Amino acid sequence: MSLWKDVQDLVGGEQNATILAVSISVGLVFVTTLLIWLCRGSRARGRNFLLIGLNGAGKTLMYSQLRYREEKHTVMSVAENKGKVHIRDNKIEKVFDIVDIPGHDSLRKILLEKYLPTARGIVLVVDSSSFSKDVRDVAKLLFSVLATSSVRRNRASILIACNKQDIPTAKSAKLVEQMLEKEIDALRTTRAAALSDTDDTRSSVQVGKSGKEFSFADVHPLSVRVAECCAKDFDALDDRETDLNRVIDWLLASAA
Ligand SMILES: Nc1nc2c(ncn2[C@@H]2O[C@H](COP(=O)(O)OP(=O)(O)OP(=O)(O)O)[C@@H](O)[C@H]2O)c(=O)[nH]1
Ligand SMILES: [Mg+2]
Repeated sequence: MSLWKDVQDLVGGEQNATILAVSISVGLVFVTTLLIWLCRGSRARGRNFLLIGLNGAGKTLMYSQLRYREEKHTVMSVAENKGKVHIRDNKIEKVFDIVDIPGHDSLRKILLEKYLPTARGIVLVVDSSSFSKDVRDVAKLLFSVLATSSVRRNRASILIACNKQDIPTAKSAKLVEQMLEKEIDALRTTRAAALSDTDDTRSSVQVGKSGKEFSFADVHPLSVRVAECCAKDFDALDDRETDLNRVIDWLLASAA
């Protein structure tokens, strides 16, 4: 009570002291709400950049090149690789949390459930040299990512990295993009048919615009980019078009 008396004396009367007390309480509530909102917001947005794709696409080699600037010998991954990648952008060093997810079917499923909700960005690594035979499986994987609610909620950026451009039979980014759009369009039709069989319309998420052929331009709120790259001999290659620079540029743009 004597503290309250002191405050009244200090601010010149009971009314002023009450106004001060109310203002402080309102301020505290506002700051606390703002802090909770900021913490929730940053968690919801996600902070990891995931490397996903089929077996042998080059995810682990890409991870090794980005993280250690080294061309390590890789074998089929049986666990995720997680680590920080440091990239210099005009004199400022930026740090990215990268997770390399194994392509093995069942492992990938478990790890995607774990990491997709944490994704700020997703790099779908594609072996461009064997793309004709892989297109259906790659499209299925991409379709499921595009339809995942946490990915949509976090508005994750997606890069289709057309890897192994050093191999003469590699498909160009344009061709990979067109083939994937066509395949996803076909998948949408089959999925719609399957859903009408089961009448499970609640779980259906619209991927692309309905009544229109599927296009990566219509995947709002997500954004999909396509780029050519080569994880092999990263430093040895002079050609900016075929090394990992486009992946690095995309990482920097997605984190901005
Ligand atoms: N020529 C060429 N070979 C590559 C390139 N990137 C990866 N490779 C090779 O492709 C093979 C598979 O690469 P990994 O990085 O192990 O593939 P991964 O996607 O991690 O495969 P999983 O762990 O099985 O999912 C290795 O022999 C790599 O050296 C590339 O850009 N060009
Ligand atoms: Mg691997």
